[in-house]
Amino acid sequence: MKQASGTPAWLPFLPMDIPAGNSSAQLARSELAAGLAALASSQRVELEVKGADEGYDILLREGTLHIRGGEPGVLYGTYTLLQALARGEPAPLGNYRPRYPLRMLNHWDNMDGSVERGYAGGSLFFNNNRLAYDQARIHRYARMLASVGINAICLNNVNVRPPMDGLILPPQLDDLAGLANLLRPYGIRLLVCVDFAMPARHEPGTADPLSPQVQAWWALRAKQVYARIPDLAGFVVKADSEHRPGPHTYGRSHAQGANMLARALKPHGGLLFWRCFVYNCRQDWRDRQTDRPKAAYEHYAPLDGQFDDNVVLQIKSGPVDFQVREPVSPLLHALPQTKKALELQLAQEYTGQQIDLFYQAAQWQDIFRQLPPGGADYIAAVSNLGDDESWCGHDLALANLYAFGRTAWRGESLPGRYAMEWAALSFPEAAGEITKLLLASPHVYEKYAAPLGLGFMVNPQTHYGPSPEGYEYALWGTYHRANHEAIGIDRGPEGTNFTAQYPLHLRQRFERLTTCPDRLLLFFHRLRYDQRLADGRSLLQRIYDDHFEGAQEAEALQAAWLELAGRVPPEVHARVARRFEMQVQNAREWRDVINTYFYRKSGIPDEQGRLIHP
Ligand code: GCW
Repeated sequence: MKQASGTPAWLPFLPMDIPAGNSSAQLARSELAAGLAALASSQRVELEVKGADEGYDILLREGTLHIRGGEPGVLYGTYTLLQALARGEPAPLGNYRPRYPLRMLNHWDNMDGSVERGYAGGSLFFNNNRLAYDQARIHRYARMLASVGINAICLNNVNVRPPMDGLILPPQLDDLAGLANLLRPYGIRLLVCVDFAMPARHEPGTADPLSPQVQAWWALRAKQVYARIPDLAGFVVKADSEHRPGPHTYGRSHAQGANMLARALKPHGGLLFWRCFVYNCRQDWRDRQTDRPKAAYEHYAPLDGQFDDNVVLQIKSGPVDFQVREPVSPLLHALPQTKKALELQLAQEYTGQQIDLFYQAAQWQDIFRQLPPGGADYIAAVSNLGDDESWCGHDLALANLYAFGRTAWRGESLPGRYAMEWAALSFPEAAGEITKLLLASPHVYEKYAAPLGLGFMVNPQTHYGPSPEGYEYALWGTYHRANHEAIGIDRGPEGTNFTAQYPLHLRQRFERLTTCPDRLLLFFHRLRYDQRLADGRSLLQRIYDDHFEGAQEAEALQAAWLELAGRVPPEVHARVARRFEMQVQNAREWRDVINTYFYRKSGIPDEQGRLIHP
């Protein structure tokens, strides 16, 4: 299959074609030689390979640099060194160890070649209901991931429907093993999403996790898969979530369901990632008792201590669903005896869909600051990649993938630092300006899109563009309940009491109006439009101001980009300029629809008399 070849991303100094290597060490040697030559560096570098550790040291001995580590540690060290040299920095001497042992990218790719919530073209892996990929491009993809230490990918959509379930059966399994072989030298291990209900369509005729036939069936599946892919990292499961089947069908708990699959993987050293995105997606909007953000905690917190040690609960960063702004998920605080993975979403489903610029690292930093010490055991992110020439639809959205890799390795998000590193590698002649654009972008988007932590004011289904009541009378449990004088849900003790799910310090911070951060005000509180905020403005005036400013600032981002003509490759400049045109349109639409909505509800005009459409 012929695909676009993809841009060199943040590694333009490496040759597009990657010499084949059967091991990380071999690959590291050839990448090092190619990189040093391309950078015209006369630095002497030696690799010392020992063991299979991911960690590595970069040392200087008598003028020679040594990269010492296991496989794939030396490969990571090689990329770290080359990237530093490419930025003109001194050799990055030091000891490097990853914070999370598994740093996973979750692709939501379907086997027909489409991508759920994909904004960058079709799948890099699938077409026509089978694995079908451009080998050279997958090498470049794998290099890109390895260069920031991402070490696992889950290939297929968490919504597994036939024929996708056949991925773990022959003959697809052979293709899967082929891909695993290709990725192995890059230190990347595979995972697959499986369908909990699959045995019901095979001999067992049921998927009841307590049925011995079902258990034996999964044990056999695992055995066959591991015979072909001995280093498979494990399975990922979305169960009893948004109409996907799960243990509840059989009156069994999530622990019973997850442990059953985990036991099939256990003899092979596999992990079972069980997603916690479980809530009532058939809620009646008249029902004021059910409050969607409470759901995951209610389902899983009581099960702490019941999961096997190779079960990992995969938890979205916020309690709802990757909105522009959410507090940390309280579930991440509530499972001291359970392994946890923090799930982020690089795919910009609710943050501009890789049309609007939205650099995510600041959002993650906000989340990390609310995590308990120790936080999570693993980290995962929904991929923003596709077979589009620019990889992400928006050339600058690659900064999110880069920042995710760095965040996952270090265990902390440093937005400014990662943006600067990425920009200096990708666009050396405009690095400072592009870093500024990236850092400004989430604040601009947040201003013109959903105000003050509200969320879900998007067009239903597509989730792009404004629709203030798009979900207001829907089944998905995401309501703001705006009327003529107030908006928001009281989630404190007088309201739904969601805040009680948090440890005391967070609970108090969110419950008190004086300490709840503005950006989360309407997530936790129902407020009158004339409520005064800390800076003296009324809530409504703040909403108006943000939307007027946001749209204006989007134009400023566009203008700043246009200034960069001649300093980034012309085709990139043109592509991104087209994206900014769309973003400016989108920002205007958000501004006018949201401001008009609130004006019509409240009858209160903008204090500055700017144009609102009555
Ligand atoms: O945000 C929602 C998306 C669904 C997705 C789901 C999930 C894969 O709209 O498309 O399904 O989250 O995370 O499972």
